[in-house]
Amino acid sequence: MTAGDATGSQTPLKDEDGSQLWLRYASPGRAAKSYRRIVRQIHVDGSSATSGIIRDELHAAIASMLGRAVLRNQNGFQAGALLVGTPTHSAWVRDLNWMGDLRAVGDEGYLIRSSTIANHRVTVIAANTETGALYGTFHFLRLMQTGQPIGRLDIAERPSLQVRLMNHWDNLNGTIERGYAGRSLWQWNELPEKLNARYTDYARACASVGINGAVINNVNADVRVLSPEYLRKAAALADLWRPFGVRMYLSANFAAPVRLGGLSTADPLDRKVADWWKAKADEIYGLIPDFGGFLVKANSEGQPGPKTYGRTHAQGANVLADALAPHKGMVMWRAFVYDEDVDPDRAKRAYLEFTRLDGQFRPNVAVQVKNGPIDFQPREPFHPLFGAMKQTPVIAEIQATQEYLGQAKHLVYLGTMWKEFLDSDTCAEGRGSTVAKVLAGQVHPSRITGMVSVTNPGLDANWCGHHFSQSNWYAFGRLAWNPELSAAEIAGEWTRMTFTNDEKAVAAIRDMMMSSRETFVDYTMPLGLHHLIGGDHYAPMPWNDRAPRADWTATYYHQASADGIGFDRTRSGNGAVEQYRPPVCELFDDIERCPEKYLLWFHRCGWDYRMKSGRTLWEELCAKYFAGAQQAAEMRDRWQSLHRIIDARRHGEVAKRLAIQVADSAAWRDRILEYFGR
Ligand code: GCV
Repeated sequence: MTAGDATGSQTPLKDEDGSQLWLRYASPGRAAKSYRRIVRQIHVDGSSATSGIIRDELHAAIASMLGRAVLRNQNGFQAGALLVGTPTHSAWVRDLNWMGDLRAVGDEGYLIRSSTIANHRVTVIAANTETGALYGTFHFLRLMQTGQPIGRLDIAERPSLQVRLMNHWDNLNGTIERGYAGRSLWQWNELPEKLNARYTDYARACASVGINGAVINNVNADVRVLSPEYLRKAAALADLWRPFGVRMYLSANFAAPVRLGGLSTADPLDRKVADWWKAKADEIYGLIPDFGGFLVKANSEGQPGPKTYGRTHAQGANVLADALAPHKGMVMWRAFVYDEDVDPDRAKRAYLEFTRLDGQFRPNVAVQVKNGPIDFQPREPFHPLFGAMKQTPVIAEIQATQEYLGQAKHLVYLGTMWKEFLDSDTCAEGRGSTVAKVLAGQVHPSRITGMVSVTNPGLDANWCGHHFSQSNWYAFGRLAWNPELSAAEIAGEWTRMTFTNDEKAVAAIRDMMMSSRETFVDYTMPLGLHHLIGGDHYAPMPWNDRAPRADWTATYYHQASADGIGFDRTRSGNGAVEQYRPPVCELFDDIERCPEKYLLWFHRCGWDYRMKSGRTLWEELCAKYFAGAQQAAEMRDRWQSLHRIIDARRHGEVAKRLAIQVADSAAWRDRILEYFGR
């Protein structure tokens, strides 16, 4: 099999298994010629592990992309040198006198500039820290991988958000909750002695998109992760990841003082409990000096928490925060709580519980809030807690593992979904108070800013099960670095790095990605419908009316009957809209103005309700389901047309999954319409 690249040349395509992710460093095509002139020598100043990583990455990547090795560090520069360094480690960088600009990019940012040293044209990647230099290196390589001009660079970058973490729901027995790409990456039985090569590949992939930490265990936390035995294992990973700027975090079980420590209570106001957490924190920092902190799921879905002892979430978070504070660690306290006694509507509960605690959390606590008020549905309005907590840092939790979005079987690029969320205007302090700005502390000043992703890699060769699911890991990193990036830009760069720089193919794949989430919504849960599933959250089960809790059924949410469908969350209904600021509240409340994509989330409508298209609601639902299934089929055909441009192995593997997607989208359409039709 052959393929034309951007140069028009025909090169044989080797089968790939996807294990190299977006770091394949394939030929950039036409741009290679100018790159060979611009990059002729690599000069990385510094002797740390991180500078070694930078050096190795640059040499391997550039040799792979340009088909020839470049010169190593030499005394002095020649034209075409690429200098990487920090003012601390590089006299060359110091002599450039960029201190003011460097200060502006902070600890993790960087400058990439075309410059002149000793009368030679050079390219400089300068940063205040070596981690910043590593991020700058990956940025520079991304420019090359995607065929961008690199001759006149003047780039200054700093991350918008401080905390950019992978959240793994990995269990200590090697399974992954909502994992669709094989077993856990972490080989607990082999750690700490044996270190799998994938641990480093993982950290490298994270660093390449600016991800700076990982919570490695499930929020449904096994207490044993805090035992000395498991802490030593976690410490071995932390040591490996440190040079990549990836910090270790752990999910903590709130009952650990009882279940691990043998105390009779985990009451956060009990002295002995506070002492236990302090001692545990000291022990952890003895092993992992830069430990990031704890993530806690408390009083949610059976997990223990402070409410068990009549205490609040703030009191619970604070006892852990006090233990971590001397070491500069933090607590991420999840707002994914939905106790039935708080309100009959699950969507309202977290807001009610947390807004009343605003101001009561210690400075090193952030409340971690899912993007929407229910649970990672294909479409939800933004969670009303964004913009509502003026004195408490709120960080966002999004989900790259496609629990409710076709898992690793359907091609669904989530960049568009996350952008819809990040661009949502909370109007918390007037118009323009987007979620992205709330997260970045630009609406209410915030001590901690961040975004985390429940994430998708496992032991599968291609890491994420579906080759395209890699794009969600990638997009998360890019958006956590800069929530203002566009979904299309991210899809385009990922496609170029992962598959090809062939312009037509890039356009086709980017289009598929850009429409894929809306397609999925159309054939599963359009017009604001949500939770029409049961069991493992994959297949349609709108009839699901039996579960241990009412709010785990489908009928609780769609409320379909002979006279209509939808959940009345308006002011005249259960008032959930009032958790949003005006004018968002009025917008959602007014059936005429409520965006139709949220219609049945906020409104209950008769089947013959007239939609903006002129169709009745029932006709519109039918149209959506048919269009969604049709678009899935078109996506399959489009992919088919790329078979000469993508290597046979990856092309075939994606094609197989698209065939499943086409069949399953038709099943969604037929089952849902048959059920509601009745
Ligand atoms: C880790 C959903 C998922 C659960 C998950 C929970 C959470 O309910 O289905 O598997 O548990 O969210 O976010 O805590």
